[in-house]
Amino acid sequence: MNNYGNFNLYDVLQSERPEMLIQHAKPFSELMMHYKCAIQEVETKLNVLNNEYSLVYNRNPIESIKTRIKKPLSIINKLKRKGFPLTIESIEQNLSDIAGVRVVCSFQDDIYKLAEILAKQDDITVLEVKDYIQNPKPNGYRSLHLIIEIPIFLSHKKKPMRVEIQFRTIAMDFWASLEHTLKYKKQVDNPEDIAEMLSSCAETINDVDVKMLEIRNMINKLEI
Ligand code: 0O2
Repeated sequence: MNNYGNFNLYDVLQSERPEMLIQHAKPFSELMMHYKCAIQEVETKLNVLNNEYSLVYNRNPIESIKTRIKKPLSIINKLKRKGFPLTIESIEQNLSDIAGVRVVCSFQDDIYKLAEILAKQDDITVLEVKDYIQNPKPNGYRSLHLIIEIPIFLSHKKKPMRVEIQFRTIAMDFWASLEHTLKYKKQVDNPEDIAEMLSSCAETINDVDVKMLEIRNMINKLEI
């Protein structure tokens, strides 16, 4: 039992008693602040690598970095969906994607290189790897997901925090963003046709990614 205590998050959010919200808002905000710090640590590491690449190899492997903290309602819904207790402790123990970092890379090989370099850093522990590039989801989704643990240094303690890092190319990000938007549109008459078209688009996008890498390698060979 940690010093956050054990209470039901859903009750707190549903509660019409403001004092209850105020009482429990602090430990929740504190935990979210810890996740935010972990995100900052990861982002700094990635920026350092990008700067180094830029100087040594004259190119940036990272196109952009997006970060997010999962919203309170999404946290509650996920805990409920998975049958976990709705407590602060449960968030830390059972959810790995409260802190999310999305790294959009120029080329597919940059994804694996960056993931390998990060994984080797001695303050990072890789807890889980999901390679949806080698093994795309049935709908065509491609990305490399890493769940890592990284320490944050607070005034009186060092605390390991879990962060989900998603690596994708610009092309994969384009597909995933549009697919995500389309998911929330109203019911369609022909879901199978749409799923097939989306999956086919993902294949086409992957072919483009592979060709772009080939072109880069051909140009690099000429430069040597
Ligand atoms: P958001 O809005 O990004 O928070 P798990 O976390 O293990 O319980 P799952 O689905 O097995 O659940 O995790 P996985 O496969 O690692 O995927 C987690 C995240 O990857 C999702 O987060 C999405 O950001 C992204 N993702 C996974 N599959 C798809 C997909 O088919 N399409 C798109 N566009 N994104 C996907 P959240 O929590 O769903 O959403």
